[in-house]
Amino acid sequence: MSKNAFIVAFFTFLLVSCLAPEQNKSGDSSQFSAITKVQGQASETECSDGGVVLNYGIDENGNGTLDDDEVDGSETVCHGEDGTNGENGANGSSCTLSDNNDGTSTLSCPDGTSVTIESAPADTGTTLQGSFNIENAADIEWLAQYTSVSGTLRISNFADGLSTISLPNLESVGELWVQACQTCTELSFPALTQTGDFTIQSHDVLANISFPVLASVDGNFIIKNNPLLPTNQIEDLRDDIEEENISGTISICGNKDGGSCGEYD
Ligand SMILES: [Ca+2]
Repeated sequence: MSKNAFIVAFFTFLLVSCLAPEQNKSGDSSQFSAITKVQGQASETECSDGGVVLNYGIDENGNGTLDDDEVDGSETVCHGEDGTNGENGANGSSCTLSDNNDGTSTLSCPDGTSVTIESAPADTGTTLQGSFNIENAADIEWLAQYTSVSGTLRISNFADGLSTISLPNLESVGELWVQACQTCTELSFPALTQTGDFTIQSHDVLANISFPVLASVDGNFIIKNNPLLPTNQIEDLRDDIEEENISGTISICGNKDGGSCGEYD
C-alpha cells in the first residue's frame, strides 16, 4: 500500500468512526457514508518531508464521490521524517588470475565465469640463425637484439671510425672472427660465454679486449698481429678460460711485448 493510500484509508476509518453514531440515529446509514478526497500535495512549509491535504465529508448524494458541496473540512497529513542512511555494503569480490604453469593462465570471476588465456612467452633471448659480417655501427646496433648467433660472426674492415666494438647482449656464437678494424681500440663482449673458433687479428690500435665470462672455446684460440694489445692481457684471458676448455690450437703472437708470428702461426 502506498503511503498516500494508507493515509486515505486511515483517515476514512477515523471519519467513519466519528460519524457512524449520527448515521445510526437517522436509521438510514446506507444512504450516507463518510468519504475523503485528496485535495493536493501539502506545501513544504506544512510538511518538510512531504504530505497531502485531505478533504472529508459525507457523500450525501451517494454517488461515491466527495463533491465540492459535500466537503466538511480538510486536514493536512505529513509523511514521517526520512530515516538515517544505512551503512555502506561490503565491497564486491573481483576476478582473479591464476597461472596454470603450462603457458596459460585462467581468469576466474565470482559469477562463475572463467576464461583461459595464453601467457606471454618468457624472454628467453633470441638466436640469429646463420653467419653474418658486421661492418659498421648500424650493424652492431642491429645485432644487439640477439643473444646468440648460430654461425660465424665476422667483424672486419670497419670503415666508419668506430673505436669501441661492444656487444653487451651476445652470449654465444658459432665462431667469432674480429679482424682489421683500424680505428678500434677496444673490444667488449661482457656476456659472451661460448664460442667456436676465436680469432682477433690485425688491428693497428687495439689496446684492450674484455671477455670476462668467456668459458669455452670449441675451436682455435688465435690472437695475433695486434701491436698495441699487451701479450700478458691475452695470456690472462687464455688462463681464465683454462686451456682444457679450449679444444683447438692456441696461437698468441705478434702482439705488444710478445714474439712475432712464424710462418705457420
Ligand atoms: Ca457525492
